[in-house]
Amino acid sequence: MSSNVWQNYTYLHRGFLFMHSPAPDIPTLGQAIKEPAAQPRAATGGFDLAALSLDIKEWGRELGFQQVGIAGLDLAEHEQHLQRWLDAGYQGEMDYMAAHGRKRSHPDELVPGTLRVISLRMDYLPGDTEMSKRLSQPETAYVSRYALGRDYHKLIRKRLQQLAERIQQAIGPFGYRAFVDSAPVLEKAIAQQAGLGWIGKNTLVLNRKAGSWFFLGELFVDLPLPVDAPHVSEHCGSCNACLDICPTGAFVGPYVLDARRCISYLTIELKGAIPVELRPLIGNRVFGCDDCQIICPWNRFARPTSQGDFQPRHQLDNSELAQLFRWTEEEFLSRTEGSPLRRTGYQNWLRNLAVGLGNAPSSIPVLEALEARRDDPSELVREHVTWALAQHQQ
Ligand code: B12
Ligand code: SF4
Repeated sequence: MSSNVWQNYTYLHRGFLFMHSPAPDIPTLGQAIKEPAAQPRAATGGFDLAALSLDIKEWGRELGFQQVGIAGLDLAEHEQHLQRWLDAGYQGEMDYMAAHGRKRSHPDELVPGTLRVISLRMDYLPGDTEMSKRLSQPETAYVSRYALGRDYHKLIRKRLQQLAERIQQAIGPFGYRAFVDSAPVLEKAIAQQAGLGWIGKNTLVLNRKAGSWFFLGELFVDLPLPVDAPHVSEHCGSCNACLDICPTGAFVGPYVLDARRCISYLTIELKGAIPVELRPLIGNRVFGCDDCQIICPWNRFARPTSQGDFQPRHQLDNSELAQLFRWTEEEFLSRTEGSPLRRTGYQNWLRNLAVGLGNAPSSIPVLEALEARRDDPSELVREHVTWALAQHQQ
């Protein structure tokens, strides 16, 4: 970095509000606010924010992110879509989607002093995991590709923290918070504003060179960096493949998903019984669902990740439903350590597998696995096992 830029960076950080964040996802706002935010110094000129933003993008790539963009804070249009979605009740039991008032669509209300959001993409698709083949093998479990390896939350948050430290080395203390997935943040809208891609009809962020097999993470900063051009063009055209392929008919229309019908919601977020009418439609998908991504033509351009942490563990990309159903709770806990599968918990894992086994063709291993759990201590599991056995008697 040139000494000129260094001086400019040094000049920049003085006078800014500091909110050094060890970063749990929901910020403790009381801790975050130490003093009112300073006026953006960009207005006064005199330092090279453009150079800093180029450096940030470079550092992001060095830390394993495939794309980095910088967004402003105007999410007004998305706020309206979000409100309509909530009013329709499409969030189901995900009460956290409605819980934070305006904060989700106003980053500076979530973290006062925020001026820009750095949005980053990290690709997660492991090499050839034969997705379509597994989906067509009804006795095999299909675990969605994002969940085959280690949990991404920790990994991405750590990298975001490293990015913040790198910025800090260059400019001195500044205010930031790192988020990935679980905070009240409109991550897809921010990514679109930062130029990472457009929100497709399947409601995921799509990129012409990378498809949609990626996670998003953000760094909220109090730096008046120049913003990138939003990705205003959208390239779904007349294609409706994602809407048509959805096994449960979860799309109300393009861009609008009734989460209550989405298999991802049913197998990961929903705590109780899976609605009986949806069970036969779930097939062998036991944790999440990828159908609306597999079918998307833009995903032909997705590149496999080189990230070791996202490679399949415990053969989760190729295991029989009956075999997974035999895992004891101890086995579940040890084999899902550091994995997104932990999120669903042992009982819901068995619930999901019971549905898969109910949808599998009748065979001795399938029936024996179900019979072995007919008297499972969990009422939830017993009810799903009874349903599954009844499927085989029909
Ligand atoms: C809640 C949630 C879910 C819910 C609801 C999904 C949803 N579409 O909202 C469930 C559990 C179903 C889910 C499933 C999945 N999720 Co999810 N999920 C989230 C979460 C926490 C919030 C999403 C959100 O804000 N929903 C609110 C609604 C209103 O948003 P929306 O439906 O997308 O609507 C937007 C647009 O479509 C548009 N819009 C709405 N209506 C209309 C109408 C018109 C006419 C137009 C033009 C636009 C428009 O504006 C809205 C606001 O931006 C985010 C993380 C985060 N904090 O952002 C991850 C996230 C979206 N999920 C992610 C992933 C990977 C998945 C799964 C692929 C996991 C899996 N394999 O099972 C599936 C994909 C299902 C799908 N097609 O969306 C990634 C997506 C990455 C990407 N490339 O986009 C995220 C960003 C997590 C992350 N940090 O990486 N998820
Ligand atoms: S993830 Fe599966 S169930 Fe959910 S909307 Fe996409 S295709 Fe439908």
